[in-house]
Amino acid sequence: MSGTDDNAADRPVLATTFMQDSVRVSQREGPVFQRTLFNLDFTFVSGVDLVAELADEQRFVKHVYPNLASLRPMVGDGLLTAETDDPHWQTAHGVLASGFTQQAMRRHHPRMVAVVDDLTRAWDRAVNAGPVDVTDDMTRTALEIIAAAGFGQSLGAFRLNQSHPFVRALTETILHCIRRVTLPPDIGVLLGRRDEHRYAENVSRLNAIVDDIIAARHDTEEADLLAHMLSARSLDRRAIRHQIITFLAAGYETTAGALAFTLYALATHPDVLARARDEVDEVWGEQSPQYEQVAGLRYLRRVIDESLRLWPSAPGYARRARTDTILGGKYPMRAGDAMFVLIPALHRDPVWGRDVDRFDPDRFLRDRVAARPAHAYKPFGSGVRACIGRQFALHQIALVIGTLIRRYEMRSDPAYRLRIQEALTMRPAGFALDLALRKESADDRRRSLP
Ligand code: MNH
Repeated sequence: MSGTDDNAADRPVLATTFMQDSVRVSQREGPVFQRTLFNLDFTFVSGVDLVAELADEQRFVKHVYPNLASLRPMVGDGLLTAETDDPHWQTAHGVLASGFTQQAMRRHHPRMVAVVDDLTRAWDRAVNAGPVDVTDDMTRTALEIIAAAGFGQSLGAFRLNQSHPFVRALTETILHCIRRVTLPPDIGVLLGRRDEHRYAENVSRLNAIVDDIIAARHDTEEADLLAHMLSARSLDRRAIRHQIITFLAAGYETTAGALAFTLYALATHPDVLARARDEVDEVWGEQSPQYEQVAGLRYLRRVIDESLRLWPSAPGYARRARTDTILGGKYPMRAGDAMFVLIPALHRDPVWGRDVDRFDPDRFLRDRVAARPAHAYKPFGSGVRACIGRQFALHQIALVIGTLIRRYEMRSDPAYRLRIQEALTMRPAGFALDLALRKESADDRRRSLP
């Protein structure tokens, strides 16, 4: 699955390390500091106490930061980009939350398993046959899973050598939107009409594909997210289209990043990998895992939590003052002023100890979690506007990673140093794994015994 030039649209056209650099700056200038990405100002917050204060829904509310607001031509006031006080958000949140209950998750589970089967088929072909590009394949996986659970369709990500037209249109549109709010106007003009034209084309393509999916839906027995929306009379066609694009935009890059970072952590910490693998063997045995068995991987869950601490794939979220106020008794804010919580910096606050950059899943042992302030860990955002897909993402990550470590020996290039590509999210760049079948290698070992 690697070595092809199929994901050109995924390449970081907006090549920047702005968020990563800001994490370093936070260590000198935090807990509140300002930086500018080309044309867009950020007031960053990185300290636990201030983040806890910002979580107070009476004084503060989610701010749809310009980098998110820029997506509105594509997703309108879908869940991610709506204002909290907008009645549309309330309605849509109610409808969609029912797509993520325990009961709904049980129905998503077999769909996820089917996608993971596609992934292992693809990886089996790569066994002893050169490295796989981890981020590309985790992107395919996350995309197929959200498409399957969202509207019961495959986007063919494992079959096509090229990205699906939908994915191309989506990634290009997201980049275009972000560039529009970050690049200085003169460069914006240089990018010019051709870009704007292509952007308009992309938006219509996205709309057309989604409208086709909606139109093709006759089977009301399906219990996917689309079925939920169609059966709720409160959402019109345009709103449903916006929500579907929102789910794809919000749901696959973030999850793909988390999957790839977790594999990176495992490949570079053999002791952690060995323990996680023992757990999978013990809890799952050789069978395809049942729904409950996924949550049964308690140690792997800590590995995932710790990956999301060091490399939260969504780098931040913004909060706005509802009235004039003083944050932390020290930082005056006018009503409407916003601050951007820099999650990877928050996750390196001194409350995490002295060795904050060390990968240590035991930080998430129950007692140690209880000993930390409640707002020290925010990979999924905050309060009523926290991620609606959180359980969906965590279930999927444990299922995918559990399946992969049970099946494969994975070797990364010892010379590889983690590089992170940024767009709306953060994902590893250039991270590759060489694969061998674990069973086979165990047999080989036995065979080589005298
Ligand atoms: Mn998700 C909101 C991170 C997976 C759908 N998500 C958020 C926010 C963060 C976030 C942070 C808050 C943004 C803000 O305040 O501006 N999300 C993640 C991460 C993963 C993730 C780190 C994976 C790991 N998210 C998913 C998946 C889906 C999804 C999977 C869909 C199935 N997320 C959303 C939606 C929102 C959101 C929708 C907006 C919810 C709301 O405001 O009502």
